[in-house]
Amino acid sequence: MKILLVRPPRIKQAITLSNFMFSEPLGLEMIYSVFEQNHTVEIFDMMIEKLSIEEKIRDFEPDRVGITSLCIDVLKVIELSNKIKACNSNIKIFVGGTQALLSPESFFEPSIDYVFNYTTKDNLIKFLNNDKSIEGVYQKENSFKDSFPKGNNEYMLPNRASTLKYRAYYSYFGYRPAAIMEYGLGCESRCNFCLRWRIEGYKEIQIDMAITMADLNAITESTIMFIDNDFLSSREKLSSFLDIIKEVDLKKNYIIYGSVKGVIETQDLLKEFVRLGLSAILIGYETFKDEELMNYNKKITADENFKASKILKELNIDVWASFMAHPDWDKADFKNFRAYIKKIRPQITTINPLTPFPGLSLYEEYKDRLLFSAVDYEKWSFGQLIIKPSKISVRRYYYELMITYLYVNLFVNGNTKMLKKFGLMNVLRIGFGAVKASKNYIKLMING
Ligand code: B12
Ligand code: SF4
Repeated sequence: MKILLVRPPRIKQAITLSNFMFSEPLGLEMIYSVFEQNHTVEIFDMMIEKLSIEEKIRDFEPDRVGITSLCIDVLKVIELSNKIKACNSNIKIFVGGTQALLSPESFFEPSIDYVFNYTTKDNLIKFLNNDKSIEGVYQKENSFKDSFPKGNNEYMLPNRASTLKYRAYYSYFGYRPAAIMEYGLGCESRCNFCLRWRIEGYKEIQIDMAITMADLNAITESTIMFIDNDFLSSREKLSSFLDIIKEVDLKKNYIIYGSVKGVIETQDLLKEFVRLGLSAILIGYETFKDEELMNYNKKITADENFKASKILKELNIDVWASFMAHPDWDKADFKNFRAYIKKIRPQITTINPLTPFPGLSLYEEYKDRLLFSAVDYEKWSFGQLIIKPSKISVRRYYYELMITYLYVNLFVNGNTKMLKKFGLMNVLRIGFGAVKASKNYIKLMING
């Protein structure tokens, strides 16, 4: 059987900095490694490809096409499925990924045959063998009415070579090329605005060591981004990783997501990690207000944010700081927020309007103030204002966001160090992201 695995193209509406970079489609690389045992498989990454889906279908002639998805991709996935079926109605289309896990019903469409609510080696193999009783998969044949116990995605060994022709394009934090991988799953913090612990579970689970070792050996890029929700969730976790890279003498440039609490509690280990290659951290400071941090269930204070930022500066670790603009902020709040960022001085700052994704308790809390409905999929990109501001107009809110974005990314952030480290082109790429994001904000501001 011939199977094509597709990542949809980027959508213009996703306007935050992280949308201007993209990494390898790790989920598809995992599916590939299961399917390749007995079938001919190809990954078609439409974030890079110039060919249209129709051209690819004519050229490769697949029997089945699998498509990965985030919330913002829903309309694209449906459009692609319609186009594929128009080329050849015998092709079976199956959809998986984050959106299929969180809201599978978005894909209950005539052109889609299977929706993988969660993905495991077992259900992938049953799918290939045309087994009718696959757990975790909704089937058009059954009018998508299948019922099965709740389950989780399985972390499988990806085949990194499956994306060989694209790998030079994959980047992270200005480093290109960069690979992404996960060392541990889940997050025990359970912040109430966050989908991540809902996707991976609220228990930290160590990934099978055999998978980790095989994967570390397979990665050829000199930069690895660890996409664990909190790489610093415990001293044990960090120590065990440091032991591995010391033992195998793996000399790489590492980037991680880490929590404020983790930075404060693992300072000494972080120092050693820097010596072994840690160069940058993505950290959720979220806000400058204690009251908001408390409401978000973040279990940190604005002072602790500041403390973590000082530690990271002392350790010479580059920081990508992420904040959420609260819909109740007024002009003075934005001003105070800019002053707070000036004190913290990260290398890159992203500011997303608070986004209460469907399924979160925040969604219920803000239901009456939503500017868009749950099925306006492309709006749920973290870049758009989703909750109606209470103290200033929508137009003014976008204006404040744009001014803050430009101010912090072009004037306040510690870019000089980045320039030295990454070179002009990489910094321009990231800076361009900031400018492009602001151009989008101007459009949104005018449309008000
Ligand atoms: C790393 C990451 C990024 C990285 C890299 C992503 C990439 N590959 O390019 C960066 C920073 C670039 C990024 C960007 C964005 N991201 Co992001 N990202 C993540 C993160 C942390 C991990 C994703 C991941 O690779 N997981 C590991 C893989 C193995 O899991 P997976 O893809 O789900 O695959 C499993 C199954 O789903 C299945 N599967 C996947 N695809 C398919 C397809 C088929 C056919 C089948 C059968 C199965 C299947 O196989 C795997 C089995 O384990 C998640 C949070 C999380 N913990 O999930 C957010 C997350 C997915 N991102 C999110 C968002 C919103 C974005 C952006 C839109 C933000 C923005 N506006 O800029 C952009 C999207 C643009 C883009 N370039 O893709 C949201 C999605 C919300 C939603 N409801 O859809 C998440 C959940 C984070 C959050 N804060 O809520 N992201
Ligand atoms: S620590 Fe980070 S990943 Fe974990 S729940 Fe909070 S925001 Fe989400």
